[in-house]
Amino acid sequence: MTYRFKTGLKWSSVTPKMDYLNRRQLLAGAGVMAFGAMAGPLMAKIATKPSSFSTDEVPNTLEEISTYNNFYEFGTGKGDPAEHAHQLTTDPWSVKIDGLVDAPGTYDLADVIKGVDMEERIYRFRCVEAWSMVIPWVGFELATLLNRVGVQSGAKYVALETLFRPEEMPAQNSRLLDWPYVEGLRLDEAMNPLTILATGLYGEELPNQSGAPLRLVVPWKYGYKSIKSIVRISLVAEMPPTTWNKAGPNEYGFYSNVNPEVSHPRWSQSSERRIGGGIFAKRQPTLPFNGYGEQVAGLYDGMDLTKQF
Ligand SMILES: Nc1nc2c(c(=O)[nH]1)N[C@H]1C(S)=C(S)[C@@H](COP(=O)(O)O)O[C@H]1N2
Ligand SMILES: [Mo]
Repeated sequence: MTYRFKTGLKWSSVTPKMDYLNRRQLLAGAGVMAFGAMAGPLMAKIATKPSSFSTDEVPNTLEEISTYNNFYEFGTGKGDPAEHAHQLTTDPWSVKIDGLVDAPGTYDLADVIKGVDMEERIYRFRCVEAWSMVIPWVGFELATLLNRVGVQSGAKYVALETLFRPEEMPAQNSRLLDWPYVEGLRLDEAMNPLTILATGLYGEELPNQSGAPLRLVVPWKYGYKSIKSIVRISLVAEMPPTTWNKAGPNEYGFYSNVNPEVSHPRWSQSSERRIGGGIFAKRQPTLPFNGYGEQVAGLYDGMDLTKQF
């Protein structure tokens, strides 16, 4: 059973003043008590400000968001991350920032987020597998961090890397993917205000399966761009390799913008299934740039997005 707000009630307008403890009781009362045991009633609430970038669409429940995941380090099944990611040690955590930056270094996560204003960003999320969710992230703009460390003029791309720790990430002992998982953005994409680093969701720290303690969220691109459990951010001059492009270059391009007009070679991208809608829910049409075209379409002026997919 899942809990949903009444249609018309805007989460973005109630969340900032809402007591998360009360919300948890609401959730519990709606029959998703089991979730409480998973996320833990003692997890720290993170102070956030609402964001004008948030969608008014009804967010998926925390239960949906934290039990239907792609995190191949823990297996390929949607339930594998929820089952296995508790093995991951997320504290201490450091992030290496290197390449074409003024202040390279290995930073403790606490220093990465020190003094940063956390926002609640309720974003639509569209997986390349043609399902979608709406997720109330807690995070801050990647640009904030990049500006802090000082991006040098030769930098054209940002490369990001996930932790490699096979003792805690069992599938890294296999050749399922070329580990560690890596992703990248063009610098202007990385600096776009929609691009965030998330440290939480639903006002609390990220569940491990969602990419704790720090993951990228790029809402106008297919989900695989949103790399989890980041340990390295490099400013580079050349387009960096990306895990899914290496795994299937004709299926996954560097840009990976949500585009209903460019089919994946094995399935259409024209519609999507919203997780939690139930088996009788209608598929909904997928929007160009996942509905964020107004903010980001200009980044791709002059490009043929059927070729540079
Ligand atoms: N390190 C890492 N990051 C990853 C993945 C992964 O397997 N490993 N999967 C990607 C894919 S395909 C998707 S759809 C999203 C899923 O994020 P979610 O589980 O928080 O919904 O994470 C992306 N980031
Ligand atoms: Mo995905």
